[in-house]
Amino acid sequence: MAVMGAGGAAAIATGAGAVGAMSTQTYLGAKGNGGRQSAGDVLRSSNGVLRVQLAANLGTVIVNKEATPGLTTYNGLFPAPTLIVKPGDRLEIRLINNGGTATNLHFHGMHVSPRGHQDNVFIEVEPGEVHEYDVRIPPDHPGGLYWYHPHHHTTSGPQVWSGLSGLLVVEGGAGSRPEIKGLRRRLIALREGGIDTDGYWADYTTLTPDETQLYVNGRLNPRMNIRPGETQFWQIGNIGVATYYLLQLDDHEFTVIEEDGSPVWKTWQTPTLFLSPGKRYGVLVTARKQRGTVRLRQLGYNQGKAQWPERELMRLRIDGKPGQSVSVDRNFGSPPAWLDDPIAQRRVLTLSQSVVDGVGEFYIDGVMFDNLTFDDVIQVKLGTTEEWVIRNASSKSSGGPENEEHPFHIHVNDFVVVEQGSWDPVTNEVSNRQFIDPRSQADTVNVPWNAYVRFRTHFADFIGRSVYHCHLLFHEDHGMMGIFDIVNADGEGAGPGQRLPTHQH
Ligand SMILES: [Cu+2]
Repeated sequence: MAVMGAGGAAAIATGAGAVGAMSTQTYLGAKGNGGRQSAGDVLRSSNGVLRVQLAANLGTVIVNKEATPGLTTYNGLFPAPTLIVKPGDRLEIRLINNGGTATNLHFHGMHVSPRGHQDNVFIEVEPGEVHEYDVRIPPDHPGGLYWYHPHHHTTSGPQVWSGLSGLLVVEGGAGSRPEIKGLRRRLIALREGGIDTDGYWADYTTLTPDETQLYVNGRLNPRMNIRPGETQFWQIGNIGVATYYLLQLDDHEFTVIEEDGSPVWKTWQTPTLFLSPGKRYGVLVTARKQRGTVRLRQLGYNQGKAQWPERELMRLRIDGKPGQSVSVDRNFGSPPAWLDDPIAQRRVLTLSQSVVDGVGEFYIDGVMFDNLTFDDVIQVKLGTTEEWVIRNASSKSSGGPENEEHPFHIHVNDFVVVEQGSWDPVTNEVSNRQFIDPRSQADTVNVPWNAYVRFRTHFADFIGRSVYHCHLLFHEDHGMMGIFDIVNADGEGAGPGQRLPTHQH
């Protein structure tokens, strides 16, 4: 297989911060915009394939212009290179594990097969091994912002923290609509980290929220530009391990046109954007007419256990000749047809946690996932629509050690949230029921403590075994994950056997 070899990797490494292989759409990058404003390097598919080599290496990398030791990154880049593909493409990734713990790859939010050499989280690439991924992106795959990161049980958190996460864009979607296609675009990767007192990348879970730094495309408080009155299309992803963001751009609004990689069917305007770990939004931002500088802020967020403080994330300079303003209709598309399907099955999953012998344990339905015993597998049928209630019993009032919110995420297929409300884990009483008029689909939804969300989901196209879990990676690594099998009428798709051989290199 012709992969991008050492030469390609070297070219990637030396091109840090530059934008390569630009083609049909204009992403704002290094050139002419006053600095590195893209999410690092961009690797774009051509002729139906994106072939890349990602080598996970421990070493010294440039973080916010400073050479920083102690990170593990793909190809020496922080953040990881942005991958841009089209519907119908093949994504061929040669993953080399030069790190110290087993790893693999997950393509967060992608509607691709969970089996074989694709979005298969049961692959284990041990230190010194290589795995060749070959992901077939369906021709009708939604266009939008996704991301990729390791998903090896027990090591996802430390590996992502250490530098292993990057953006993945599928072209098309909201960004390809006539009124939006010509706008300048920005990819904004949010992720946390920090430097310890010796100048090394801090160890995982050693920094408090106050000590944690919030990086925008690998930079602290970068500058970006916009013209007076100009509308830009921003795709923002939270590709970190734990930080909750409540974003606000001074004196401006966001118009949401994309959520979790899919165009919304009803747009909305909001002064703030809420992104739990794993969450993405695509928004239109129109600069006010006056020149000047405005700030993108993290307003801060109380997750229960973690209190994320207010921070300035980025400065946006409004300057230059007046730009083109664009507005979009509220009606932007159609909801998925399956939303009105009969419900084939209803399920309730309960998230909870405790402390046993001083160690935090995290559960779904009282079971702590261990990747060894698969006796609580949910089986769903291909082509059916189900309704799931996810409820959060991680609260002191129900006997837990903490109040904690949990961002619930499921692989392979999106869902549509139709209801949310309060739930008392002790009395099982439901209150404050809010029926939602849905306007978008999602792959990640935050569930506050003593509360629930209800969503509908449809199991289309792919059979196989995959997972649902909390996207606070510490919780996932310590048990808040479960397995489901998507099976067809012949029962295919069930069971183990997705662990594939890897080889030394
Ligand atoms: Cu959690």
